Amino acid sequence: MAVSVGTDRLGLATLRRLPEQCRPLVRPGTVPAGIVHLGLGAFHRAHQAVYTEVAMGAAGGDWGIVGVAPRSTTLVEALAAQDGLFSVTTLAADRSETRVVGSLAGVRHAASDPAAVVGLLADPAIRVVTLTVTEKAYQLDPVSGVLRAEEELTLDLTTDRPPVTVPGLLVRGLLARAAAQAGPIALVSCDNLPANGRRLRGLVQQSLALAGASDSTLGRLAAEVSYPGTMVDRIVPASTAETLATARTALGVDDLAAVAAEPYRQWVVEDDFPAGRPQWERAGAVLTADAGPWERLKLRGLNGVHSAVAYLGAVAGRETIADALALPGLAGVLRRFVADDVAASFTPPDGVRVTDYGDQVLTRFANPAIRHRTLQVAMDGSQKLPQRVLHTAADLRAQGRSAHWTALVVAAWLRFLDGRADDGGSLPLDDPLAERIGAALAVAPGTPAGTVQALFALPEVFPAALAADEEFRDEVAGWLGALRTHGVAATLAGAA
Ligand code: CS2
Repeated sequence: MAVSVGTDRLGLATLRRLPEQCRPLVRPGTVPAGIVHLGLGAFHRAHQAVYTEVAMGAAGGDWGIVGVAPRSTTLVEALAAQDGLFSVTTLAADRSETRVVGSLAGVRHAASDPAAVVGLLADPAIRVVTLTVTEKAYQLDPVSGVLRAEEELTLDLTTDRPPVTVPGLLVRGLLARAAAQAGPIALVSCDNLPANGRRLRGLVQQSLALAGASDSTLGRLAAEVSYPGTMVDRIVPASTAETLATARTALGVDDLAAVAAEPYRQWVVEDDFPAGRPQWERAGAVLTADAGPWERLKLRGLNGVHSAVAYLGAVAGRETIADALALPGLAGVLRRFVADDVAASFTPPDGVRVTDYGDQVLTRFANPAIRHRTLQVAMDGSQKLPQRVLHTAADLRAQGRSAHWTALVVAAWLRFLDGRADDGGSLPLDDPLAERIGAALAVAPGTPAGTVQALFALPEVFPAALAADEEFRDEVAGWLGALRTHGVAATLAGAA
């Protein structure tokens, strides 16, 4: 991104010059670290970093965050040059607000200094680790949760070379922590995985087994490490030159780590923190015994709908989610998807009506100030579809119900995999299973049924019962045929 940097940069030295309402809620640089966060992307900065800052502003606590970027140096350098400070611009349809967040107590670059990260994880002052590393970084089979230990991870776990993968860093850190007897810790997945707490526990346990950890180490870690499940929610598109320009206008100084996000935010966290936690409830988080129903609500009722808009929108040539949602007939189809399929597929949290939730989601997606690209949401479909869409279909079919609208969403993904939009424009595939998908499609007959057969045969994406369900396959093939023959616009018009 081309950025012109002025002479003044956000940092401790320029804080006093910021407009009053833009200043952080805590005194930056003074809060001791209590949290390590893996994955310094835009989502973390606009979500957990904000909750933690608001919580410390209201209730104090030694919960400064050391942010670890696994690979990207750009962001680490930008944040280091700014004393860990960055701004969040909240974008409503008709107004925006920018505030600097002061909860980062430091930044590290894992790829160039893995030992520092392992050392931090073994530090008794660190009592919570949070992660936003995206679905694929867990290297778990999306359907079964079985570890797909690829070569780099295997090397991280079976040799003493500096670790390069996220699970490698985490597990090597835990082994060092056990050896140092540094005490209990909570590992908190904030990624959109199904049962993310249990998935992270499974990842750690399978990795420890591969690393050949001793029984006493395994016993200590089993007793001292908790894995609270969470539901995280805030729409935070990748930052652009426009995001930085907006921050500059509001702050009067340059912020090269600025993010922009929608006003809405939600965090539901299982309250299982053996060495304490920030008072996130003071920032609006819901602490609960079981985040499962919230997680299903969000994965199916928001992320599943998001993926539907992304694939149909991208194929129809729409650049952003808000533009895609304006396609005639789409909002109506999505309401049917939520009411007939998503709502019937699981039991929501007490007091929540899934259709009301779905309406609120559509309003959020329509926010024109959030320029969230369809191609960004379309990324990594093989890792996202199971928990967002396929579980909905599997649960409905297990009850003997139809999954008509869910079949359309699956068909939209398959149509996206054709690689060409309705206007002939190219649709690049950004997915860790791109090669497997390409190989499966290359030998399949080009008919809708052939495509369905080839993709449903990928066991890491499609649960076995759904893959064998002929009625569902026929429905997907029917929608795929319509999308290929008539295009998205006509298919939606015919569906309404
Ligand atoms: C989106 C999510 O990119 C995607 O796949 O569906 O990042 C979504 O914006 C967040 O989960 C909202 O909380």
